[in-house]
Amino acid sequence: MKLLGRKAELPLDERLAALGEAADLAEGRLGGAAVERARAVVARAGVRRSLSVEHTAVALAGATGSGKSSLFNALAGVDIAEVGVTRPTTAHAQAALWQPGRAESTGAESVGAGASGAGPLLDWLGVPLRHMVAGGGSTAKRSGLVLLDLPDHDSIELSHRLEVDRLVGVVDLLVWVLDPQKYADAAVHERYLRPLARHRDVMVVVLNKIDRLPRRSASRCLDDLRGLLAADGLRDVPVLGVSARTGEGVAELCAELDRRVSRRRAWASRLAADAATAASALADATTAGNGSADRIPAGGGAPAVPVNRPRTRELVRALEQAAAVPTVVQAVAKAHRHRAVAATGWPVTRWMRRLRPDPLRRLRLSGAGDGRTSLPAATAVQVAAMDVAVRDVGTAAAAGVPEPWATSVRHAARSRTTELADALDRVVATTSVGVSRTPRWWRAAGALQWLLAATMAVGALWLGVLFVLDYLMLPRPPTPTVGRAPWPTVLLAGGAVAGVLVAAFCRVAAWLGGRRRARRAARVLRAVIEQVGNELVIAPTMAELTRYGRFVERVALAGS
Ligand SMILES: Nc1nc2c(ncn2[C@@H]2O[C@H](COP(=O)(O)OP(=O)(O)OP(=O)(O)O)[C@@H](O)[C@H]2O)c(=O)[nH]1
Ligand SMILES: [Mg+2]
Repeated sequence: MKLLGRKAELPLDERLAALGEAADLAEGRLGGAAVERARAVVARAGVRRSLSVEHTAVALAGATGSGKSSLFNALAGVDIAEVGVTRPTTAHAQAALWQPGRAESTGAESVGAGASGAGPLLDWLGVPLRHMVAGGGSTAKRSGLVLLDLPDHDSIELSHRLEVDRLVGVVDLLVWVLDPQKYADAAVHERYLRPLARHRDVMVVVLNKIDRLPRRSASRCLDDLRGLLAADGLRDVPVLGVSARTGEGVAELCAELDRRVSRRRAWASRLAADAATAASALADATTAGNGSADRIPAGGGAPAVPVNRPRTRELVRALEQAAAVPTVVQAVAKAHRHRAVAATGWPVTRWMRRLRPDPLRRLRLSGAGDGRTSLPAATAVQVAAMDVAVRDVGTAAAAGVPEPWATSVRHAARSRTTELADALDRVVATTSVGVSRTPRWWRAAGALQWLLAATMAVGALWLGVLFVLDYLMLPRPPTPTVGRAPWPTVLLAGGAVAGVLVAAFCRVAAWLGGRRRARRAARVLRAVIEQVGNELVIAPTMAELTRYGRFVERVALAGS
């Protein structure tokens, strides 16, 4: 795998993959321009790599009259391009190719789409005008050079400017041809050099027409130009003084080009620089309009912005209220007590309890065929509170995340709120709150109550017989006593008192049991409601945060 440029520990493949993924992650979040640009770089890289990597497309770019065509001819060693007096002269880019094994031939000849792998490369570059060149002793080294003479970037002709912009955007190596009169023009620095600061590894700057300056002012001029380039962020770019007319410095320029062409990696450096620029545009789109405080962290890595606990608790609380959990919990306690009284109450009055409806059954929590409960719908206040809690989750999660990602995190928190009401009703309806189990002691207490009632009945019957005998004035059999109280009276009164006492005791136990069951139901419901909150609010929020974290990581990787 090829390694790139100066900081180029990262293989180009990985860099481009990171950029492509960052663009995918940013889809719908960032402005379309930055995303499209990143995708375009990935696509262009794919095409460039499929074309000849043995060739290096080098463009001579600059203002009109700076001497691009003259230099093109000087490098080719023959007059191919028209050098004009009237401006602008060059209207369409043309190419010169150095063919291996043609060292002895001289002059230039026009070639079609052939010239081995250079043909498809030039087709892709959109340069139909091509010349085959033989360049003496250095041909072998230069055999991969595809030199392009471009029109003027500051042209009065729009088509010239468009062609320049297109080719500057795709060639492997850029040679900026400046002249002593116009080298400080804002046009070239602001429109091209500064935005191409990351392309310093694939750039050479030439100050042409050096013959027009006395030697001392030439070196002052070159120093001045270096200063301007440093201000453009292009400190290490080679700056050469040349004269296309006298040939001064042309050999040095040839040597510089030969060195780069023979390495055959300018194409990869260019793509790496493109990827870095596109990554930086993605990063800028992330921080745009939000000040520098929220810049993407330099080293990449996911931002540590967890959804904090209190917010989750508040969310669960709001969801519980909206889901009428307090009503259910209260009904659980009441139902337990109701059923306990029905099972263990004093048999004489117990039947009345059966006439009252079961508080839980009234809510139709379980066993309702349509799955819908009769729980009260959330009130407007509860819905608003739920909405606020959901928003708060989003806001807390988005803290520290730069716009527009912060907005997308907040959106993510609210993305499934419409599903909340149904999901809450469903989980409350289907969650077993544990009231169907009948405690064993109820049965024992119930049996005891029946025993006591039977005792009472025996006493009453006995007393009734005695009463009838008295009434008929028949002799009474002797009635046994407990102390001084007759047995039938003891049985009747004792049974009644004991029954009432047992019932009272059972009520206390049922009250405690109801409270315990209510607590358990609250716990169980909290767990399922927390699950709903996790699934419909926390999970989408975290997914968006994770997406942002991954985006930051990928952008840092693509731009490293
Ligand atoms: N003194 C001097 N004149 C030069 C030099 N290079 C080019 N010229 C002259 O500058 C003028 C413009 O040269 P071209 O090569 O046509 O310039 P260009 O950059 O191709 O111009 P466009 O095609 O219009 O963009 C011509 O008159 C050249 O003779 C040089 O090194 N020294
Ligand atoms: Mg020209």
